[in-house]
Amino acid sequence: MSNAVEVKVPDIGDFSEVEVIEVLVAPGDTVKAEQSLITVESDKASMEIPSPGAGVVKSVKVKVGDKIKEGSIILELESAEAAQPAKAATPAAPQASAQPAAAPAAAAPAAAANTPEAAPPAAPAAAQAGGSVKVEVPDIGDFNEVEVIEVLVAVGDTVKAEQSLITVESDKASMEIPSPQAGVVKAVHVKVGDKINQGSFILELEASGGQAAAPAASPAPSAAPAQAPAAASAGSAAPAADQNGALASEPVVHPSPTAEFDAAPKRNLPHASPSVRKFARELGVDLTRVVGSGRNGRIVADDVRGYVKQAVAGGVSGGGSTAAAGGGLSVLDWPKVDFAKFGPIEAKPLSRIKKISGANLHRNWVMIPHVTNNDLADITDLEAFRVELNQENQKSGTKVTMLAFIIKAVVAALKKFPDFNASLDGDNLVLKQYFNVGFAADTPNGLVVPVIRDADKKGIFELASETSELARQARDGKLSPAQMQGGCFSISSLGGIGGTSFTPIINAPEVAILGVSRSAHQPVWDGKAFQPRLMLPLSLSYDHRVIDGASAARFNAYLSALLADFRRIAL
Ligand code: CAO
Repeated sequence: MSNAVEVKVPDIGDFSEVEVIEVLVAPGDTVKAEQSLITVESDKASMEIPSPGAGVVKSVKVKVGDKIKEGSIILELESAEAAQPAKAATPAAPQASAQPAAAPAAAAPAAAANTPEAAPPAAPAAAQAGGSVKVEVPDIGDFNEVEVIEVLVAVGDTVKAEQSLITVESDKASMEIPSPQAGVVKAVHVKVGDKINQGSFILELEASGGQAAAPAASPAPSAAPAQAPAAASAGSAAPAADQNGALASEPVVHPSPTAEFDAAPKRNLPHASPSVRKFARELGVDLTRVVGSGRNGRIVADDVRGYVKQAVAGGVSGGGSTAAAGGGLSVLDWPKVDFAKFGPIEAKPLSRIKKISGANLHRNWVMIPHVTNNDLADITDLEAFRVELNQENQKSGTKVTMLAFIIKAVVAALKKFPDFNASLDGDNLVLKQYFNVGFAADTPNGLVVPVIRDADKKGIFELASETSELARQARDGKLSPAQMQGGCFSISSLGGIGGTSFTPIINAPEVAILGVSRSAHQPVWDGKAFQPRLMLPLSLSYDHRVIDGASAARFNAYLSALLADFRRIAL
């Protein structure tokens, strides 16, 4: 007999209101017992809520962005199995403490009885005399034989209290084990791939000042079947308390685990759920190279798939196995320096925009053979015209900038040199018959490139007001993805800031980009005498696979000629 049951959020420890960040199933989906249904996230942890049994999803009651808590209905499941609480109650596999209890409210009574309890406070770890202390795996609830996926410190490293030492992961949750106190790592006793349990010896620490931190009680065991790690006071020295809370006399260190998201910003860990991490590991994908498309740059399974597709097609560069498969660069590891050794420092996480644009810029820089052609356009007359126009139109409110003229001239140059209005697609050059021009906009959070669509159909005033409106939206973080798509050619204008030339990086899959620097009066020889002329530096970077140096020089010379005498645009 099949029955519909409501699958509810189980006891998730101290998490009162968590946000749904991924809904992993849809109506009609057949799910297995333990299959993750949704991912939720607090400021301290991310976790997946698994299905209590097999069945078919009838309806989903939550959506991304919803705030939910214990007892909230996640979905309706058509399932004979799930209708029998006693059966659904026992998790199929030992669960991580960071994972909510598998049993949803539909099975709650049995779950309370059958789900493995949170382990009692960890057995005291043996301490060593003097300032040397053993750091052991603390009480991490039902974590049994969890795998070490990262060792974050090495012998000789100076660590601070609460600095993450290792990351461990089960199939549903990942957590970092922080150092209970400051000190210098004397020996590391675990390596990536090791399976560890509560009490496993992680490393030996020479405590700063020769003393281990004053012991404090372990987090009290929760009545909840499985306690979320964030419920523990992250990173506190929580050593050596027995079941009755008595403190051991030795400086035993017993760190509290901290969930992955808690520590992620500090080290720029890729932001991904445990199942996505596992999926990436199975495919040999280094998640630090994957750009997340989820909220807050979260990496979802599709991002990993997309990365692999790109790697297989030869489109990914960098180290690691995917690079080898794609024929990418093999480079030295990034230098790891303890900057704090040389003076005070402050770690500041990169903004989401910087992470995304950085990954794109890096790819474009290493994959496109760039050459930059520099030229100077005499804009003396055009600047005079621009000033005149702005005086005439003072009341209209639209200020005409040099950028608007440059876009108009670029469109004319693209029409004359169609290879610049193109993209490489394998062995084909895709020539575009539309003229969408992107321009780099500097925002407090980083660089974005809004696109003026059909720039060929727009006049100078329209171009000026559209660039200024898009730049405003960019600065306010209000641009939609659609407003940054479909570009044919980009312009990066630093003219309002300064510089005499630079090498702009091509915005793939475009094949060229124009860098504009600050115009300045220069003496120009007119055949008889030097004349003061306002000269605008133009730096045209081009993809040398598509564009020859001679074509680039012609394009830039033509553009300069148009800007020098704007009447030529009409020809
Ligand atoms: N030479 C001299 N002065 C220039 C100039 C040039 N090439 N270009 C602009 N100016 C002047 C403008 O006339 C304006 O002066 P007034 O205020 O006296 O009229 C002033 O500089 C500021 O202009 P602006 O930068 O606000 O306007 P813009 O239309 O030229 O540029 C935008 C708009 C969005 C392109 C610009 O604000 C911006 O973000 N530029 C940075 C782009 C960037 O970061 N590129 C790097 C990408 S690679 O890392």
